[in-house]
Amino acid sequence: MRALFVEHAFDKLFSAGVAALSATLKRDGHDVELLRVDHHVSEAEYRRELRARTFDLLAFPCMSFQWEGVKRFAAWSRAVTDAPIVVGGYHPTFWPEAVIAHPAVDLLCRGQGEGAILDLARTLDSHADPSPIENLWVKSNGAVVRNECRPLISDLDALPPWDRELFGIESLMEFTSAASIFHGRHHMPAAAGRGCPYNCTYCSNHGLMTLYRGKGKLTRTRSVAAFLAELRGLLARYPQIEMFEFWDEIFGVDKHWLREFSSAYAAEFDVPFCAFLRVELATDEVANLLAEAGCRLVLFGVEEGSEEYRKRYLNRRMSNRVIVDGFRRCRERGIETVALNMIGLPYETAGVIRGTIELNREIDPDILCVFIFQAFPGTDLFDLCVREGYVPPYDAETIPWIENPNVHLVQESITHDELMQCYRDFRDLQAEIERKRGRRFMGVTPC
Ligand code: B12
Ligand code: SF4
Repeated sequence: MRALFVEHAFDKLFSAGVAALSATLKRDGHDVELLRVDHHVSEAEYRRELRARTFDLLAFPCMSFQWEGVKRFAAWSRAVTDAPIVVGGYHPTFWPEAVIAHPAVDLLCRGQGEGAILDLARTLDSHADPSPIENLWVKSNGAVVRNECRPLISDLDALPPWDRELFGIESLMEFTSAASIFHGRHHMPAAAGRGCPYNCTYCSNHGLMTLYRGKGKLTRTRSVAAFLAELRGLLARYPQIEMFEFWDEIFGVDKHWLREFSSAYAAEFDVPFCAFLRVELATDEVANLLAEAGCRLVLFGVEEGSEEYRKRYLNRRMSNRVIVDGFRRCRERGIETVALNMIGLPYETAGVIRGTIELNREIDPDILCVFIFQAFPGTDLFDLCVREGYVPPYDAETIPWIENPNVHLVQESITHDELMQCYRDFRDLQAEIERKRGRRFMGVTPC
């Protein structure tokens, strides 16, 4: 079976989901190709690209803001091919009815895709019926078969390493910001685990917990030995690597694992790494373990400056003191810090946002990042925004381009002009910090 992944690419970033699925398919003997399509591509150009390739399956990865492009490309594909079209990733996982209703979509995949895409590939090879495959919703004889998800993969060590070659990672690494969340060259992404035990209301993690209730533990970590073996292999293959970026939701969330990892990594590797962490987990011990291992930068979600707001609407219960202390502990150990923030949250006022700016001034991170909030299907805040009428009545057709600051909730608590002024004030602080530190962040974050 030959799978062609078509990615609606709005940046050059490497995609972990596609890399994981490609590795799984290739290990089973299937061929995989990747077509990355810029959202400006014309229909004629797109069709030309597709006609130049041979494939049995068209596979579209899809986060919510990619759906607008995925729909277009899937429709254009129909005129060129009869190959089945499958859409997978966060958007079909959490907004499946709208995705399966699209006439060009034959199947969608909810949740983790390894088992499903493998079953689908084998089914296509044997010309069998894909409609009973777990995780998939399948159009069949004018109806939709909506299958349950299979249990989560419990042993991540059993998975093959991401197929970085599919993306030409070697050339990606040559460009700043291409394989990197920073403007860093020769950065290599990797992950020790998947999932997160928290449930912030704006994050899809909670939706995944619900989807997989009774189907295994969502937060899983590979063994230290298997993780280090992958890193070792990467360094042997790409000696130019200057930094690893660990894309785990929360790196070392299991403290026993972190203890084992820290000493083993320090003993063998002198390549620095960066990772995402929760402030309340940044205790003296964890900060020591990270620093000793070679962590040079951590990314923390601050998100909002009001303790009361965070607790009530974001389900983040840490105090401002805990936030400031978490940053300080890392800084004292020579680990640089990134503060990630959101503004334009539901019910937020300009005064509340000013509090967030002030908290960031107090934190004084090495890199400051601010995003205008967007509500994603499958999250509690999305449901709240729909109830309040702060987002358009979604069929998710209108989920906007992520980089457009003009796109935000429409609500009584703050006007467009006030929000834009807050955004500018935040960016002023960001510029001040950048001038002081001489560092810049590319502007992408999971949280
Ligand atoms: C690591 C991470 C990142 C990394 C890298 C992401 C990447 N390019 O791979 C960084 C930090 C760069 C990042 C950036 C962003 N991220 Co992010 N990120 C994550 C995080 C923490 C883990 C994702 C991951 O690597 N999982 C492991 C990989 C192996 O699995 P996966 O991607 O989930 O894919 C599996 C399935 O989804 C499925 N699947 C995926 N594609 C397909 C396709 C087919 C055909 C099939 C069958 C199955 C399938 O199978 C895969 C294997 O099991 C998640 C989740 C979270 N709780 O926060 C958010 C998350 C994915 N990010 C999100 C967002 C919004 C972003 C940004 C837009 C943030 C911003 N404003 O800039 C950017 C987008 C940049 C980009 N081009 O990807 C959202 C997406 C929500 C949504 N509904 O669309 C999430 C869910 C967080 C949230 N807010 O809830 N992110
Ligand atoms: S925002 Fe971060 S800490 Fe909160 S649930 Fe999502 S991944 Fe976990």
